[in-house]
Amino acid sequence: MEVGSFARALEGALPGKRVAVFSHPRVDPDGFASAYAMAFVAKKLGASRAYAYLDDMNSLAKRMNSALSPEPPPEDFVPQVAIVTDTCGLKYSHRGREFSGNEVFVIDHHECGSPELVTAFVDAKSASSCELVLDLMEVLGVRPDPALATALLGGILFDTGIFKYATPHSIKAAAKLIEAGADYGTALSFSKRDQSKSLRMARLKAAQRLNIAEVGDIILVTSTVNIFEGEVAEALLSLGADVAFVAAPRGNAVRVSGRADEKALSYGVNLASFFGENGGGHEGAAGALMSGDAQDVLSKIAHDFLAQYSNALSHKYDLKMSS
Ligand SMILES: [Mn+2]
Repeated sequence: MEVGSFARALEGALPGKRVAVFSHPRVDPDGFASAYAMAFVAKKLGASRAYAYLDDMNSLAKRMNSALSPEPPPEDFVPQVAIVTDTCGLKYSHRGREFSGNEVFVIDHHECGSPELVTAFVDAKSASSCELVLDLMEVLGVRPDPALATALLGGILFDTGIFKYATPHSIKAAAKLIEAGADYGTALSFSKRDQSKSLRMARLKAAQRLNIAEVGDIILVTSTVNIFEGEVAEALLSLGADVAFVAAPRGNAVRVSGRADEKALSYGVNLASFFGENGGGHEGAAGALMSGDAQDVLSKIAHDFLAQYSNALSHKYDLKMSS
């Protein structure tokens, strides 16, 4: 659905209603700021009450939480309308499964394995959810105050790796937010990754436990950690891998994070479609929750990936030879 129809649907649904905003588990700055913003928007559109459920945060979202200190939902709050940001439905959200109503709105920028039947404003080409929320606010005529503008800018900076993966749209959105009073330095402090000792240890241990495979000029690595699988997969690319899969235990399951660099993407690698129904994300950064032993899961992923990728590589050679 395009932003105008989504805005009109919200204007019709929210007045006088109790609204809950959900985002993904271990919410990051993009999820946090977009959810916080939607609670702000819901109140401006006449919701009787609106709260964001943001009590499961990563370390950067915690900084945002300290700066904004949003009021948490009361224990006995029973929402009538749900808004989900930065993930593609209630079932992927933190506490969204508790929602018992049937009016659900989704704003997201991830490719969705199996979308729920909801009113959705999803753009998988967008670099962040925060910039989609800003588009929506413009259509609705809701101006962010400087604190909200700073948070939205922090979300954009975080999801774009400080503009490394930004689109022209993200950069325009950032400029608009600065004009609306966003503080760039504060926004930057929300987006710089955690450099805690535990993260640095996780990176080093993952490097110690690496499995390495080569196909053509592509280097694939896999490793395991206890936490920070996404950050560690990213770090393995900067060590020299083109594709990295890192697994970490999550309860009885295994969470796998994948990262692929520009070269791998140029060969047609798409991690979001590689994980398919099991996961979600983008072509160069995706994750999935899987069952089994971490090592077994990684071996299977590496095997499947190499099988799929070898075809793409030989196809590329065909193209070169025929030109
Ligand atoms: Mn995001």
